[in-house]
Amino acid sequence: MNQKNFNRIKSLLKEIDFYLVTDSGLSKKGTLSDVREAVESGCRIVQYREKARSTKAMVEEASEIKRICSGRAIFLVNDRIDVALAVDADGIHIGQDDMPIEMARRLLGENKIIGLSVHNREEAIRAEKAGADYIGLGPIFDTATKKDAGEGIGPLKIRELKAAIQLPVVAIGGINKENCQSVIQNGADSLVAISAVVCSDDVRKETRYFIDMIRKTRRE
Ligand code: TZP
Ligand code: MG
Repeated sequence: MNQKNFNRIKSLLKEIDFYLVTDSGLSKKGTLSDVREAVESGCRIVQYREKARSTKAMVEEASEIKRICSGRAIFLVNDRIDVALAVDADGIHIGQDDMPIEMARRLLGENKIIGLSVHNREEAIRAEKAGADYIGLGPIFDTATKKDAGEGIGPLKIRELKAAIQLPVVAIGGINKENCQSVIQNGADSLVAISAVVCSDDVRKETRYFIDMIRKTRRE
């Protein structure tokens, strides 16, 4: 990716609203269908999160996701820096127990997005100092989607983090139609709702719902 493209992607990061994270285990129609339907419905950031497939299958699927996202959505790969590099994704999303961010940055270079999952203020401040481009905060509410996620920290934590760092904050974990407004009201720049979207019969409709709700809540 050249510098001009990267600057465009980086500024898009400040404007994202609904953030799709894939989950092939939960998906009704499959990852590629979910990505296609979400992007066609206006989703502008997609994270390919795949825990159970071979590397070969992952690079094939990631290439296809990159094609679908091209010019329309930021495309990140969860955990797998090798897969992100192989398909020239826009970046990665990693957690506290994945590769240290400084090392990931050396491998990826300056022109890639790195998102880091954090659970509290201290981790968020460290993430910002270490050069993360955005942080994922969660789980906001209890969730069954990630078995080791721990208990929900509540939407007020978003406010606390936003006061401590400048980076965009993406909220994740147990977010659904009933509670999503509180997440935006407390300052989240974007939100992820995995099961609420990929387990539904109509990914387009659910994506549209979250995007509309986020924009409406921001205007209020
Ligand atoms: N990281 C923290 S919670 C979570 C991840 C990947 C799962 C979120 O899934 P859901 O279905 O939106 O609760
Ligand atoms: Mg991880």
